[in-house]
Amino acid sequence: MNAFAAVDLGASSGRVVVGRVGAGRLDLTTAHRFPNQPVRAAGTLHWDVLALHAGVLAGLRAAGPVDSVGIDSWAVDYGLVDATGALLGNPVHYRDARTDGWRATAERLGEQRLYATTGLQQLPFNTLYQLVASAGTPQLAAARHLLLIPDLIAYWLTGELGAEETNASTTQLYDVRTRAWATELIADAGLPAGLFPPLRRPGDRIGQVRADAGLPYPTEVVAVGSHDTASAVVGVPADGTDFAYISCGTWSLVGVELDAPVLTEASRLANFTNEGGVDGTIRYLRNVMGLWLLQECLREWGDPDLEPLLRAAEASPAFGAVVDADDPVFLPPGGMPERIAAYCRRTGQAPPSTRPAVLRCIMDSLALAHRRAVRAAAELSGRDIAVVHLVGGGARNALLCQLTADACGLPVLAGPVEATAVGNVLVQARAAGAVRGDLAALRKLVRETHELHRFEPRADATAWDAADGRLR
Ligand code: ADP
Ligand code: LRH
Repeated sequence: MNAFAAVDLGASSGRVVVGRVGAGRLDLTTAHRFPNQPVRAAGTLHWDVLALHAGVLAGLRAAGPVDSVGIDSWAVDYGLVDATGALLGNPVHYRDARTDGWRATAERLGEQRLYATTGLQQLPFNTLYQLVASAGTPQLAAARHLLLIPDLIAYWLTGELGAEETNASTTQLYDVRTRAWATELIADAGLPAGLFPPLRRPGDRIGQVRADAGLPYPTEVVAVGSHDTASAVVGVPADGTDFAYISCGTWSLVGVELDAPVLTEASRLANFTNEGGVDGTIRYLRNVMGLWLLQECLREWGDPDLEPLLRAAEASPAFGAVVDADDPVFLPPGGMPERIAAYCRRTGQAPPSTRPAVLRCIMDSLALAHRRAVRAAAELSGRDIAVVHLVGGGARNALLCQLTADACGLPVLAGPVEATAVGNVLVQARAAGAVRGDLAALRKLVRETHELHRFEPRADATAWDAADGRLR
């Protein structure tokens, strides 16, 4: 059987997963998992990119011989390298406050023009706004190449420069209609066109891993859907097209898979995004704040065990308080329980007074946000939805899966937890000829090899309507 290593860097942890693929077979084992801990230095929030690279190397050593390596990570963030290939400073975390003035840039460039070209939702941390925020810095002046995080790791492993297109599509500097860099927009934003490397597509060969990476076996790096959400959507075990997906980890990415972008005014106003998927598909989705709300509460409380807290949350009364999970007040790190309490006070609700009640508030609120996004995706795209596939770490959270089924009034099929690694491995396996076919064929293999958990909606639609009404 062929073996492929998926390097998957999430906002909360990184892992190297080995996928063995053969006729009707897809076995995954995690070779190495490591925390991803951002560091604030001199007032700026950074990714610890060398620690992540060290985790990747340790993982590839532990993985043993593999035919190839594919790399994916969270979107939008990048390293700048100079003419000698040296990294200019530590990549800045998308939750850093440097993009707080993003609206002025959006207005200058024109919100409608931005959407017509890139099809992207407005998020304060889109690469465009990060680059504009760094205008005038010596780093930007010295930069020759912008490398998105997976492209940076691929560069360190192979010496090859490039930009994988699913992740390039999240920069707000990529033309979703022509599938090329949006050169006019780049110029109008005052950015040097030469900064953006040639695009590569999932399945393209990137290069042989350099000897000085110290791997005990020769292997090569192959481009995958290097935006983690693009790989996760490949790993959604859907049958047919009438499904929505929720890629549920630090973020919940909620949407549908389409053949062409939806660039209508209604879609722009709903802040739906058209990100590039594997095989030229469109990931039509919204970012929902996701398990970040939970992660940040746990961090504030000294990281207690999650499972007993979730059991207590399940036993807590429903809809004690609900928040709009997508409110930008929840975006930055720190003080999350207090920010939730302040939101409740501001909206005339009694703040949750125990930890389980806080968790229940987060779960009810996330389920409501999932419902809003699933319904809007269906309405704006015209796609019928019969089932919701929930993949990623959130698939281990049975309470959230059940509440999402209840809120959406649709069955939720949960799993795989490691859908991103699954999608990463499958794209490599197909490039190597170990599996054949389109996304439907790849998904059939995921269905045949993974156990899914089914959550049927319970009949309490009016309670969800009322809770939704409270937020409007
Ligand atoms: P990311 O890739 O964005 O870092 P993951 O897909 O790894 O995120 O998901 C991480 C999340 O999965 C955690 O924040 C946690 O809420 C959830 N999770 C992990 N293990 C469990 C578990 N045993 N029970 C419930 N939820 C879990
Ligand atoms: C999820 C994700 C998401 C992006 C965010 C920055 O990990 O890639 O799709 O919007 O991180």
